[in-house]
Amino acid sequence: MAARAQRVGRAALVAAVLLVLGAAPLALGQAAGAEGGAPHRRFEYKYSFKGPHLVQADGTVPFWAHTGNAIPSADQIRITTSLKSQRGSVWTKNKSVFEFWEIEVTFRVTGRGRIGADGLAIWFTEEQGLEGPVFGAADQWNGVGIFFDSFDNDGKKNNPGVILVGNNGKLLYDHQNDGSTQALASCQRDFRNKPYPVRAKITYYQKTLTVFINNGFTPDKEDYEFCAKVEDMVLPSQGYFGISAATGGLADDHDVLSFLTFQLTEPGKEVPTPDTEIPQKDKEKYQEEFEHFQQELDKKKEEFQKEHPDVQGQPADDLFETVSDRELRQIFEGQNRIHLEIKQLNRQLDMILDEQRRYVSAVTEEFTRRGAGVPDQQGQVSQQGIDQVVKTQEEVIRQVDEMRNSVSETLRLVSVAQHPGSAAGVYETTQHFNDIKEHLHVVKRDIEHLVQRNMPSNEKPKCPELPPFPSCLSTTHFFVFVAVQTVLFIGYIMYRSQQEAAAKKFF
Ligand SMILES: [Ca+2]
Ligand SMILES: [Ca+2]
Repeated sequence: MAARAQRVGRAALVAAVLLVLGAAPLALGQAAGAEGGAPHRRFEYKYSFKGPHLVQADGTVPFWAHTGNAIPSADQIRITTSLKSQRGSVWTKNKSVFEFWEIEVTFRVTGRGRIGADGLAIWFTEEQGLEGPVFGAADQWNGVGIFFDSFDNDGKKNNPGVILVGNNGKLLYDHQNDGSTQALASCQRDFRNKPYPVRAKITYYQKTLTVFINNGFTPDKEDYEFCAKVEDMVLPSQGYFGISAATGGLADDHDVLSFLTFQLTEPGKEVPTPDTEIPQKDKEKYQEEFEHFQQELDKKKEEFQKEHPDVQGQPADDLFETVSDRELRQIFEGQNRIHLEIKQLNRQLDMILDEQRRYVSAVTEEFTRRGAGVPDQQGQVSQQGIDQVVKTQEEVIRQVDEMRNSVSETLRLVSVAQHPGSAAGVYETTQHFNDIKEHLHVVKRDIEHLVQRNMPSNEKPKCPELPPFPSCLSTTHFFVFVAVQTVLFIGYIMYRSQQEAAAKKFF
């Protein structure tokens, strides 16, 4: 166990060295909206973390300090778990020494609820904000915070959202209003429960702070969308990078997979040399470690090939996935996709419900207005209202159709997952898939029913469906109706018996 821990520790060191050695080629500039050429961009390993050997044997992250409920593991740091009232943060141990920078943060915010809390914050501040009330970090910071705010405290229906709040060290964060009075810029993005990790690219270059977001809908790392920009932003010349998160009454898992920092140097200015960063002595030591590992690996490979001459020449990585492993992985991936599809369905249903609610309230409003009686403009207004209602209805039908397609796709996926290959079929999970399939059939039927119900109002747009009114058939009406029926029936019986009597007399 101790040997293993030591090995992991050494692996982390070697990984750090490899990051440094690999840093130079990364320094090819990327455009950051600069005038007069792209800045020189250099990876800064002392202000970065990333799996797969993120954590050392003693549970710490090299060059980073973590506090509160933050739990580092091999491939991510869980800043908070989805429990109530959690706070955590991770901060660089060293102050940055560069004027301009770019950070790329990859994270996931996941929770079982439709609404989560509180959110996650990325920081650049003069001091480490190790603990505090602002998304798990200290208030009255000097610098900037980029807040991924999940919970809508001010009820303006603008969360989840991203806001940038600058502070000179004196301002108290306006948590109750989601900082809306203090925001320098913001954009509305839903970053919770996404199929892929969400990525934020934050650039501070020539006094302009820019935020780009990859919403986690694609695995493409460069698929960024513009979110917000602040010009003439003055930040402390040196500061700490950090990331923090908090939960409240509602809770999400806040996981950070990587935090990569790059130093940006304006073209023409002297570019720092990587050699000054690591002392020559350390470099030699790491190089030695690395060579030692390489030798050990080669030796193990040789031993393995001696023991398994039949698999000689095969890449070692392939040997680790057996047929059943692969099938299990396929099943797992299939299930994941089903899970996502169902989640998406859920969201779409919510949207439809919202639309329907809006539509019902529009109709009710229209009727109230008609009841009040505005004789001159009534015709025009009602026509407009009805048109709007019809449009909404069409949109609803489109969405339902989309959803139905989505369900069909899910069903297809389930079928594919059920027959992943000739060797499959012996799994107990078949029953499970059948259950899912059956369940989805029910969903599909319900949705088709919903579509059918919606269709007629599309064809006859003049008669939109009305909200349910109280039944017109009162008890009195019912009894009167029954009485009339009874009288008619008795009359008929009497008439028939008279006819029969007359016939008998006749014979
Ligand atoms: Ca909030
Ligand atoms: Ca809000």
